[in-house]
Amino acid sequence: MFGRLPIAKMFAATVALTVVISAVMVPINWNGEGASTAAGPIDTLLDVMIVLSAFVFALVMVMLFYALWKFKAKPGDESDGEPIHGNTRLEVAWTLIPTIIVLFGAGYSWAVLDEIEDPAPNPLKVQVFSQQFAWSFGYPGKGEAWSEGELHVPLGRQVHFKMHALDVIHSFWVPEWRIKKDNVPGITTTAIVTPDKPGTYQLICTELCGFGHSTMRAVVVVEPPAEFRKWVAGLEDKVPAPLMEAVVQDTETDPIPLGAGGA
Ligand SMILES: [Cu+2]
Repeated sequence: MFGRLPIAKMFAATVALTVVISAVMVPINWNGEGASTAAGPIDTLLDVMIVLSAFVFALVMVMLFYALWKFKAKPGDESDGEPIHGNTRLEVAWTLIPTIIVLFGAGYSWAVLDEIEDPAPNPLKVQVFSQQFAWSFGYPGKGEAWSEGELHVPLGRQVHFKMHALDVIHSFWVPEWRIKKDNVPGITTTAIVTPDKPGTYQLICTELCGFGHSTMRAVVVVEPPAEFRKWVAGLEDKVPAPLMEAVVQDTETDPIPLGAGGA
């Protein structure tokens, strides 16, 4: 029965439907404005995944509607269906095609992650402290200068955010940078970002962390390096001792960036 299917026509219909769905979905600006070097590769990755998903969806729909149309019982036909004991070609196809798609997605995502976490020679290290329900930040200089609720970073320089959660799990997300990383008590997680567009953004907690979760935000300012240095020099506070304890005691876990030959 599989041999009698109009495979070429069904494939053509699948490709046509994939093109139509992709033409509608890909131009939509799903992620909004991009403001880091990671934005381009991640947005392209999303577009490729949309096209692949459209293909799978189209394939299933074409086969479903073909089956509904072709194999519909005639009115009054009360007889049993044809007994079937599997179809090797069909089963090989529906195992092989998803396997290829998933392996391609995994390999491509790996390559993108490798690219966006590629360590630059002279990164700025910024400590990030998260606690219910506020963010604060430590900068090198003046013995770890400290700011609360406001994060400044220089334009065009890679920043390694070293993240310390002081109570429960929080998550660091600046949508325009595309990077999202969990802050976990007891361990230091690292996010690598190179901001490439000056402006004011929002840091948003994306891990449900308690009653005040939805208000757990901070202002993010990306500015030229000279202005950034001036701003840090003007900070009056140092990172308080209890927060520094987290810096010293946390276990460094990740990422040893993929490109650096680590885990
Ligand atoms: Cu939260």
